[in-house]
Amino acid sequence: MQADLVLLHPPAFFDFRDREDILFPYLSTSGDVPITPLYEYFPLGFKTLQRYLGERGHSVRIVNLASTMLRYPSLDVTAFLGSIEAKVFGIDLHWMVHVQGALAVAALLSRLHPEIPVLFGGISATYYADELLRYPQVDMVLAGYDTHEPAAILLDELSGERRFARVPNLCWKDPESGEVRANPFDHKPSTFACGIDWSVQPASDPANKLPILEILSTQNAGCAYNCNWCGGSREAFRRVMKRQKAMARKPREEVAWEFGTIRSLAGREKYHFYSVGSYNETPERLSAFLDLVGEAGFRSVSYEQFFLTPEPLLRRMAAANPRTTITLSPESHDLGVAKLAGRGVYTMEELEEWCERALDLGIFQIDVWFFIGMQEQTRESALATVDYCGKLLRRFRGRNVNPLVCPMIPFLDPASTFFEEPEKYGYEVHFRTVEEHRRGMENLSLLDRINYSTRWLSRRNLVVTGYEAVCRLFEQKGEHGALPRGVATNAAAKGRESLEFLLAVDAASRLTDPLARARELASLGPEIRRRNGEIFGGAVSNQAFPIDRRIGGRWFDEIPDIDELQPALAPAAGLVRP
Ligand code: B12
Repeated sequence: MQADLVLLHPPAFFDFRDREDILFPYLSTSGDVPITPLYEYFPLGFKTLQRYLGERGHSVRIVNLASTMLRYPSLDVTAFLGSIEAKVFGIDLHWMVHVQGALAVAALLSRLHPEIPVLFGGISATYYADELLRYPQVDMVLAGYDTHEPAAILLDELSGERRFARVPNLCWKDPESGEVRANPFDHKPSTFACGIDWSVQPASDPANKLPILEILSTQNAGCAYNCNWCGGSREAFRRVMKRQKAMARKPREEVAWEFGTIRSLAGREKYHFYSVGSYNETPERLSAFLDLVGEAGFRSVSYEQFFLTPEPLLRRMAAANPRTTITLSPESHDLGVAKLAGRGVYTMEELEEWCERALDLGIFQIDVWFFIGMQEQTRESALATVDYCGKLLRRFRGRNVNPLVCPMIPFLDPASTFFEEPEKYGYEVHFRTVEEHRRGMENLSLLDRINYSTRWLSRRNLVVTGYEAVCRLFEQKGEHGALPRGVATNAAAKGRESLEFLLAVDAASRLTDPLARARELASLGPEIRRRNGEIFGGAVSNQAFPIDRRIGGRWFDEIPDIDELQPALAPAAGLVRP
């Protein structure tokens, strides 16, 4: 494999294979994203960088190392990475959850290719640029929410005189002196990104009965709202990106270009389209966007909304696609807790009335998300939210109102207001630095991988309450026909059993007598390995879709061709072409 820039998406934890000393439990990724605890999504910005730089004569390859290792468990990563030729390796540290994997992969690369610089980018990399550059394996960090132009300048310099001081937003280590330099962080355009080419998608196995066919789009970076737990909120954006105006928008012509590529995506009528952050769009922009969504002819569409969507807009959404889902996140049924979470802009009575109207107007489904780990939220309050979900399911039986509840794990976002001023809001932050997060992610027990606790929920209580809430909700969904009874019962039982085991592992990890601890962990080891093997067995299952679905055709499954991997694959692997 050869390219000017090779963008690598690391698994959150490297190397996750065959481990007996770290447990990745079922249901430990929060939410509805179809991923394993490796967090296989890479930033959408990889796709825009590939296009932008490609159009300027720089070749860019994307390798989703997380997906590749899941797809080919016997991959010799050292041999594979060693075979790549590049001018620079780019690694995303967008989501902090990748910190351990990103640094481990960077260390491997710098050992294998000491002459090729390793570049980091993404939201977390921007926030932690100084600290990252203290690691020997990180040569450069390209800061910002839009790095297209700086990356093009960097690639020019890498092929020319290597005058890195000329690259805006670049923090770098002087190769001669080892001194860390921070160029001015002044590339902060009010527009954001370019259109993504969605026309070709990774192939999924034709035998796969439940392929994950989903693409998504963000039309903006930053946020108009200010939820204190969020690392992408208005204030967090200002903190990280050092820009007062906390919103940058994708130019309309780029959005239109993107939809042009979607119209040539074969089988798009089978795809779900996830419109992220549509709550940040102006009415005019959203209106133009809906026209494009309507023309695209997706199987289904979902929009995230902050307020209860007004009726005229609901009508338009329903007209644009017959299977439209609106995603709301009141975070708690308790208005006080919801308000402290930055939401609370409607009561549950208003929500229910609105659901009636939205469904009548032709909206297909409403997802209602609740969160655990919020300010002033006790175990009782979180479980009362689940009781409320039961009420919602009863009222809307047979109609698609789908409550979901999600513990905020493993991390409270760095740069969020709660992270910055924990005491003021009743939070305690257990990992503050990059190194604390990196080491934290190596802990055997999930409880010790969580970077915060609140005055109302300890780390243990957060996990126990989180599992309890998700499992009770599964049971209620079974009872009210929102999920097939067997599926719901199974998922709940599996979740409870998973909690029991993770607590047993946690208890063992806390034994103070070193001998007893070692003995206990040795006896649990094979079971940890077996369970991890199931989690990383090539399928995903989560709260929103608690049935195993094979991976391989997700839009972010950028897995190298088998011929490119062949030298790094053990002959015994008995590989078939994907
Ligand atoms: C869209 C989005 C998603 C989408 C993902 C879309 C995608 N694949 O990019 C979905 C909904 C799937 C998602 C999932 C998650 N998200 Co999210 N997400 C966002 C959101 C709304 C926008 C972020 C964004 O991508 N902006 C666009 C810009 C900034 O990035 P970009 O164009 O992709 O990339 C550019 C730069 O970042 C940079 N760059 C990025 N990587 C690299 C690498 C290199 C080498 C270089 C040079 C440059 C570079 O250059 C790119 C081009 O200009 C933010 C909230 C917000 N308002 O910001 C949260 C946010 C980023 N997500 C967050 C979190 C926590 C998550 C999850 C971990 C949640 C969870 N527990 O499951 C998962 C992770 C999933 C995974 N990795 O597998 C946090 C991150 C906090 C932190 N610092 O860690 C945020 C800030 C807020 C939040 N709490 O939701 N997310």
